[in-house]
This record gives sequence, C-alpha cells and structure tokens, in this order.
Amino acid sequence: MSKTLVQDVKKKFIETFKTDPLLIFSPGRINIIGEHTDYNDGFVFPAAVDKGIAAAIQKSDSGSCTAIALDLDSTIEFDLDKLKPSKEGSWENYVFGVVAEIQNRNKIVGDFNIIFKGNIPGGAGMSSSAALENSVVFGLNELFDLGLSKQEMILISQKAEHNYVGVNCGIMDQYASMFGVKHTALHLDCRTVESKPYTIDFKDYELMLINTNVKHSLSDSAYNDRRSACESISELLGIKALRDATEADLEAIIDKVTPANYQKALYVIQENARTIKAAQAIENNDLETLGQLIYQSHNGLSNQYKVSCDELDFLVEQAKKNKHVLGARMMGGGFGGCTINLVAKKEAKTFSEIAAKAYKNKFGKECSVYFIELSQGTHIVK
Ligand code: GAF
Repeated sequence: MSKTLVQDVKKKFIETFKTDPLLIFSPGRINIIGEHTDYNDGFVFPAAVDKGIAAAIQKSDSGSCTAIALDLDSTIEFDLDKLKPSKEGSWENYVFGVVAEIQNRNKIVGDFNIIFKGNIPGGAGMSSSAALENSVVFGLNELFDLGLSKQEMILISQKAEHNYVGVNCGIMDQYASMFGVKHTALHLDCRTVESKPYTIDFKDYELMLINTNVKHSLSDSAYNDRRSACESISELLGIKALRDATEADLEAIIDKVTPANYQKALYVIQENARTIKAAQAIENNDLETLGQLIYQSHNGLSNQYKVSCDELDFLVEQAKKNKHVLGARMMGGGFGGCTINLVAKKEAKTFSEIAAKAYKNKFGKECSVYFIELSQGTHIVK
C-alpha cells in the first residue's frame, strides 16, 4: 500500500469538505497464469499487488454527491436518483455503476463525497478499474452499513463494469483486488468463486512486469467479442461454459465453428489445464515447468486467442533469448499493457535493461519495469 497516496487523498478531502474521511486502499493485481479463462468458469491465478487506488470517502450533507479523481484533476457532481452511464470511457462510470448496482439490490446509499488517487499505470492490464470499483463499494458498504459481504461486493463491482463501463469482464480482477493476501497468489475457481491460497516465494526467482506502455484501441469490443464467441461455442456443445469441455468435445463440432473460433475455444480449454498444472508446479517448487507453462500461455494468447500485439510479442521474445528468464507472457485482457516475467532475481535488472533498450530501438518508445510485492486486498486504512 502506498502511504503517500492515502495521505494525499486525506489532505485533499479535509481541505475540500472540512471533515475527516474514511480511508480505503484497493489494490491492482497481477495474474501468474489463466488468462481469459475467468468468464469461461475456469481457473485463474492472480494476486493483489502493492500498487492501487486510495480513496477518501464520507457522507455529504450538501444535497448532492461529489467525486474527485485527483490524478486526472477532474471533479463531478451528481444526484443519486438520476444515475445513468456517462460518455464511454469516462472514469465516473465506475462510480455511477457501483452505486447503481447497489441500488438495484434495494440497498439505500445516501449522499457522499469521494476523492481518489492511484498509482496503477492506466492500460497496464493491472486492473485499475477493479481497484476503483472495489474502493467505492467497500467505502459505501462501510459508510452506510449496507451489510454486503465481500462476495456480494465483487459481484456489484463486476456488474458495474458490465452495465456502466461496457466490458463484459469475468470475476478475476475484482476477486483478486478484494481478497488479496500478502505474499500470496490465489488459485481461483471462477465457477465456485473460491480460491486456494499459495504462498509465493520463488527463492532465487521473482515476478517482474514490463509495461509496453501501449493500449491499442478496440480492446474492449475485442474482449466482448471473444466472450461471445466462447459462449456460443458452449451453447453448441450444450454445456454451461468452456470449462466443461475437452479437446475431444471440441473436435466433434469442428465443422460447425469457424477455424478462428475453434482455435479460441481450444486455447481456453488448454489454458485452463495449464492453470491447474501451474498450481501443481508451484506446490512442487518446479519453476522450470511453471516457466514453460507461462510461455505456452503467451503462445496461445498470441496465436490462438489473438489478444496480443507486436509490442508484447517482442518483449516475450526478448525473455526467451535470456536463459535467466524461465517464463514470460502478456498479462490481462491484452492488446497492450504488461508482460509478466519469471526471472532470476540476480539477473532481473540486467534483463530488464537489455529488453528496454531493444524495445526502444524497435518501437522508438520506452517501456517501464515494475518489481511488485504481493499484497493485502481492499481494506480500511487507519
Ligand atoms: C480483464 C478482465 F477484466 C478479466 O475478467 C479477465 O477476463 C482478463 O481480462 C483476462 O484474463 O482483466
């Protein structure tokens, strides 16, 4: 958690609203493996990180609500009884969406003021959206005594994303951000929405992110398209979700699906199996196998699921050339954002410098490197 972020929102809140706020920190996440499996009822392997969103929140007696995004220097005022989605891409949709979903559950939220500030780089694929949603729902639950469980809160955050932001996301990001545990990754079954915690201590190795600093347009619609493709194939197979399919099941309907969609469904089935194997590899301290699974995941994401981009592929190729990197892949929804690298601690800095130089030569722009700590989920800061 960043103390500075929390202090900044607190100071601004007291200056602006002349009262002490409740302080929340809500983290972003990484994902070791299991990409685009969550909305197929499959397995994922995320962890909350030390980067996130700090929120200061308190009841308002002014007759309306105010939300301030400090990073963006943007303020909005709104009435709770007139909520509707704002322009596509507006940050306030995360706030409006959460409030609207709470109201849909017949819970009463009163007027409130909220100020945010975050340090998750936008478009990095580290779930700044889920962090923001969770900070709002967590703060409102506390402030208005709504009696929502964490499980209910993450479903509210997810629905806000579907109905107000327009991304039909799975549950991974909201879950990891809410339930994160220090030094731990969560092997999450997205069907039961229950996870098994794995203490992550890779001894001489660590996880390092490299951000391409690109976010290609159309990523949201491409995401929704892929989800729809998976759902229509499940329907054809007569199953609830692709988690229930085998490669043989898919083979049996090969004539009924386009080659592109066939590959996408095959990717999901294989990625789900890899995510289960990855948990086993971590249990056995078998980092070589974990690394291979991570490389295979990228291969599938790039060539079968088609959610990578030149910049991500290039960074994974850089990793493959370096014997100190056991595995690397794109992380998150795709079309930009970060690669996650399993790299020898002693060599991580050197590798990142070599990769950054090559990246600059190739694309004429900088990438950014993050060493991350696995951290606690959304919580109140005293
Ligand atoms: C995004 C979504 F929000 C998640 O639900 C998940 O599908 C991920 O992309 C891909 O694994 O972060």
